[in-house]
Formats: sequence, C-alpha cells, structure tokens
Amino acid sequence: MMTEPALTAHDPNCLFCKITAGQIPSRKVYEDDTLFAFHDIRPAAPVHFLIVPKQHIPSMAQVRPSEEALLGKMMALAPQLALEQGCNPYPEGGFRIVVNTGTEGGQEVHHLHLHVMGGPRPWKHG
Ligand code: DGP
Repeated sequence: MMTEPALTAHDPNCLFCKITAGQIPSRKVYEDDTLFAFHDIRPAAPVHFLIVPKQHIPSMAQVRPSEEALLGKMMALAPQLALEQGCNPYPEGGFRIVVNTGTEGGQEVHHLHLHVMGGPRPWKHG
C-alpha cells in the first residue's frame, strides 16, 4: 500500500501557524481541535474571516485524499460562522468563499485558508 509522506504539523516560520498557536494575536471567531477561524486583518467585505486548519497544509495544491474530511469540515463550518458573524440569511443574504492558491492564484500566506466574505454590498472587491 502507498503511504503518503507526512506533512509538517506546525511550521514555526508560518504566520497562520503562529496565529493558531496563539503566538500572534488575532480576533478569534472559532476554534476546535482541528480548525481555527479569525477575522481578516484587511477586510474586503463587512464580514470577512478566515477558516484555517491547525495542521500546516501550504495550499489547496498540497491537499491529499486523507484531508477530504478536514476540507469538508472547513466548508461545512463556513455557513454557520457566516450567520454568527452577521451575514444575512440565504437567499437575499449570503457569502462568498474564496481559496487563493499559489502566487498566481493570489495567495500571500502559504497556509491553506478559506476566505469567508459577506454582508451588505458594495464590497471593496465585490
Ligand atoms: P491570501 O491572499 O489568500 O493569502 O490571503 C491572506 C489574508 O491574510 C489577507 O486577506 C490578509 C490576511 N492577513 C495577513 N496577515 C494577517 C495577520 O497577521 N492577521 C490577520 N488576522 N490576517 C492577516
């Protein structure tokens, strides 16, 4: 059986690893054993937070079959937190989920994260 190479659980040089470990302060939205969510420091919408895995996965490009459940959990958490953070309910309300991947994909912080953006328009980049 093929085994997957182990990913680093925590990268001491990674900004989001430092945030999930509490080494750099953030405005926390949610935390459990595998996920952490916090407000984006440069909000592009009235509600704008990030959902990240505590495990250091650099981007969507490194996601492996064994992370399917973790990704599903991140996606399933987004609607719950969006409502809690003030997004209006579907269908008039709603939110956008963005996952920038790689430098050409607009990714600046190389630790996998979902942007969850919502609230009344217009938005900065809406
Ligand atoms: P991306 O371009 O997809 O890698 O988005 C990275 C986001 O991370 C960007 O919208 C700004 C946010 N960000 C960068 N540094 C910090 C920080 O120190 N704290 C918080 N809360 N957000 C940050």
